[in-house]
Parts: sequence; structure tokens; C-alpha cells
Amino acid sequence: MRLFILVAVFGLGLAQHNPHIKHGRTTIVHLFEWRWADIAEECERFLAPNGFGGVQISPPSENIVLSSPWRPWWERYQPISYNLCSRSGNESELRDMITRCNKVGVNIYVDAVINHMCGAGGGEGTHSSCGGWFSASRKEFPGVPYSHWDFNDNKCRTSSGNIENYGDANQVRDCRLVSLLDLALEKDYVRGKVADYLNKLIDMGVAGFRVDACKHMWPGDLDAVSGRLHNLTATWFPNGSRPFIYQEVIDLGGEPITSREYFALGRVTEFKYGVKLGTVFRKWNGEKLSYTKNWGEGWGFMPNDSALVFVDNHDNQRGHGAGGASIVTFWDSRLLKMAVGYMLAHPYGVTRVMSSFRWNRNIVNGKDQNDWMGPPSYGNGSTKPVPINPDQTCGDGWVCEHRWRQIKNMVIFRNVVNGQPHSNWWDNNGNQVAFGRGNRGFIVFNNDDWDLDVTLNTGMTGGTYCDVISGQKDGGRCTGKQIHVGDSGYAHFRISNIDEDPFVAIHAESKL
Ligand code: AAO
Repeated sequence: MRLFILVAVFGLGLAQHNPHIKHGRTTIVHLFEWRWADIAEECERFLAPNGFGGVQISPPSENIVLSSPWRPWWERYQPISYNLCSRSGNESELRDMITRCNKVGVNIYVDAVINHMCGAGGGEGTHSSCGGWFSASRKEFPGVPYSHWDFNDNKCRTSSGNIENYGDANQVRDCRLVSLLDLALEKDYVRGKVADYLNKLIDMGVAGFRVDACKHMWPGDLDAVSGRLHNLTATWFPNGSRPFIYQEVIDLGGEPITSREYFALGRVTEFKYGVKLGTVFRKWNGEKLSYTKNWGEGWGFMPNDSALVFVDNHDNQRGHGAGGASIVTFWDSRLLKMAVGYMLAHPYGVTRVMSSFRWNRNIVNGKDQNDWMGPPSYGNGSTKPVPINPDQTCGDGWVCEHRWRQIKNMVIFRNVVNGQPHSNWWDNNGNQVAFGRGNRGFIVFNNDDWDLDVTLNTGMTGGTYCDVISGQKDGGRCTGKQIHVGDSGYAHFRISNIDEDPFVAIHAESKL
């Protein structure tokens, strides 16, 4: 009996590690702060045709509306109810998006904020995204409803009521994260309300959740909620599919709470990945690309089947959360293309690509004074649509990294090489490296300050391939460099350190 329960629990957990991505696709894109109507269009016109597997959307729950600073992006991390209306759109727009993306085989993953409600200083009134009334001071949220009984304050043992020391696991879980009213997830009632919220989204057709601030929730409480979740809807997913769960836990070491405590429930965000990859590509601390021969678990990262990986995220691209200065973002576009290219070529983890908006970055003494700035918006605070330029880039301050040719083509590369082993490694003991994925793909990087000029075993079948970084296959023709692979599998590569993008990638479907 005991064994049976163990197997059942373990099996359930592992099931929640599967993103249920369709059609051999592999990658999730975070369309940070996009409107539902734009995401629906993007699924149809761009994501499905270019092999993207899923979208992480911004929190859809009703949130506080803040005016000082003016409409920061982070107001959406302060729910005031689970009604589905936000700056991204209302419930029917959300439903339409989920359906249209599912129809073209693109999954939707919801950013679920369930650890807390708004900040304790949020006042009271109807300054909320759907106009629902709440009182932060009285801890009343009638839209759920939650009352003061449903919060953790009686358990918290710090004098401020906030988390003061990450070295104390109890306060990290029982006190307020940056003053956000901390829900008592040990209560059956609260678990039920959270599960109802997530189940509503599951029934609408989403494929899973990025669960916000999991470090601040007890794994046992999360387990209880997870046990109440419905299977994914049979309209879009195989019978019995569990929702994909990836938990935001920032574990860079040095704290009592570790990622490991959360592996049974689903995947976990591997924050070490972007910190280290940034350090390597920036060549800081004596790091070299050649040291990444054993990238992945060999670098002390969590087990492959638990990891959700990314180069940057919506927090650490602007100095929030953790990661620090090594994080590579769109502000360093040449490095970003290389780092994302490396991540997508490498077999470790489930990969997520960041898609950002631009803001007026203003760094004073290492801190961005404008780290709060919300998405491109009109004077009345409503979010602007994402216009598409004739060259396929985005306008109006939307960066759309996922549309950059090099990144989009590496998303396709990852799909083409899916399931193939990491193979044919080469390095120059410095910052020039190459590796393949069985006989399906090969990638070469030159991050040294001199040219790369070398003949390498690609493991691929003979023929002429189109480099998908400097260009791509366009009908029968190649708009970029051509790489000639001999019958022996060897090919000659020449990459100048001053090339626009000093890396080359070929795959089975870029053969001419
Ligand atoms: C805003 C205001 C606050 C105000 C609050 C309420 O900024 O001043 O008090 O409203 O009125 C986002 C924003 C917040 C915003 C919040 C609510 O980032 O600025 O607060 O919305 O609107 C911790 C959590 C992690 C969290 C991260 C930001 O563990 O879960 O902080 N991320 C998620 C979301 C994020 C969101 C929330 C959670 C809240 O992705 O967007 O906040 O819903 C250490 C700990 C980490 C901790 C960081 C930052 O990190 O380990 O767990 O993250 O500190 O406090 C080295 C260490 C590294 C350490 C780091 C920084 O790198 O190795 O471990 O230093 O000290």
C-alpha cells in the first residue's frame, strides 16, 4: 500500500514536468505584458509557422492599479481577485486567445500569482483592473472572497511582518514578501479558492502554470493545491494529461530553501543557468566558453528533467529578483543572440525565450531608476497593441526578441535536433567551441577576439547547408553563408570575430 502511494505520488509529480508541447516543438516564449488579442494573432501569424511550442502569458487575474509610480509592470503581481481581467484584456479575450492558440498547436502557460494578494499599503477602493472593490488595510478581498482570516500574519515572527532574513525558512514562507499580503495556503478554504482559479483556466484550455514566488510557499501546501487540479482538457490534450507546472524558486545557493524541495511537484526555474551563461559570454571571472563542455548538470545545475531554463527573465533583465549584472538581455543584443543560440542548441532543460518591451533605462550607481516602467501604453494607461513592421520586427517599443531571425531560427534548430545527443564537441581552449546534435545539427561559436578558421567533424551527412544565423533557406536558395559538409562529415568553418553574429548553425532541414 505504502509503495503504491509512493508510486502514485511520484508518478503524478513527474507528469507535471511534461510541457505537453505539440508537433515536436520544444520552446516557450514569454510574451511579457502582451494583450490577449495580440497573442492570439501572434500564435496564428508567427509562433505556429515558426515552430514555437507555447507562450507564457502575464498574470490574467484582476490586480491593483497603481499611480505612483505610474502603472508599473509589477502591479500585475498584486492580485485583488481571481476575476480574469487585466491590462492584457478581459475574460472573453483570454478565452478567444487560448482557443486560437490551441487551434494552431501553441500551448498557453499562465503566470499564476497565488502566494499573496496586493501590498499591505495598497489602501482601499476600486483602483483595480476590473474596478472590483478591496481593502488592503482590512485584508478584505470580496471578489474572491478572502477576509483577514485567510492571511498568514499570525504565523509570521518578524517585527515588521515582512521577510527580513532569507536565512530563515520559516519567515520566507510565513511572512510578507516585500509587504505583499501573504495568503494562508495551509487553510483548506484558501487552497480551494486557488485551485478553483487554476481549474477555471485549465478548463478554458491552458496547458499549465508558471507558479510565482514558490520559495515563499511550503511545498506541502503547493502539493495539496496541485492534487486538486483537473487534468488538461480533452479538447486539446491526450486524456489524463496533467498540467505542466514550473515553479519560480530562485536558488543560487547559500539559502536554506533549495530548488530540490520542489522537484516532486513539477519543474523549477534554474536561475544559475542565465547567471553562469552570462558570465561565460561576457568572459568575466576568467570564464571561457571552452569550459562549457559539460554544461548542464556538470555545472551544478539541477537535474535535466527538473529544469526550466532561460537566459534572462522579466525580473533580472531590469535588476529585480536575482542574477545581477552578468545577465544578458536585449540591451546587449549581439551577446543575447549568442547566449540564446547556445541555450537552444544545447539539450539541457525546457527552454524559455524572453520577449520584452523597451523602457527608458537610467542606471545610477548600478540601479535602474526606471526599472518599474510598464509596457508601451496610451495616456489612459491601456496597453498598446504590438504593430508588425514590414521587415517582421515589432514597433512601438515592443522588442520581440523571439522574432529576431537568429533566435527564431534557433527555435527551429532545437525542434529539428530534438532527442539527439550532444556530440562532436570541439574547442580551442578559449572561447571558440562547436558541438553537434547527432547527425541533425551543428553549431560553431567564436567569442574570441580573433578569427576562427578550422575544419571540424560535424557528424552530418554530406552536402551543402545554409547557415541559419547569417541568413536562412528561402525556397531553394540560401540568404546567408553556405557550409559544405564532405562525405566524411567534415566541414570548414571561418568566423570573423567582427562578424555581425560570430556563430554559425546548420541543421538537417537547412540542407540545400
Ligand atoms: C513592489 C515594490 C515593492 C513593494 C511591493 C508591494 O517594488 O517595493 O513593497 O510592490 O507594494 C514584482 C516586483 C516587485 C514588486 C512586486 C509586487 O519585482 O518589485 O514589489 O512585483 O508588485 C524574491 C522572490 C521572487 C520574486 C523576486 C522579485 O523570491 O519570488 O523577489 N519574483 C517573483 C516575480 C516578480 C514579482 C514577485 C515574485 C511578487 O517574478 O516579478 O515581484 O509577485 C534573494 C532571494 C530571492 C529574492 C531576491 C530579491 O536573491 O534569494 O528569492 O527574490 O533576493 O529579493 C544574490 C543572491 C540571490 C538574492 C539576490 C538579491 O544574487 O544570490 O539569492 O542577491 O538579494
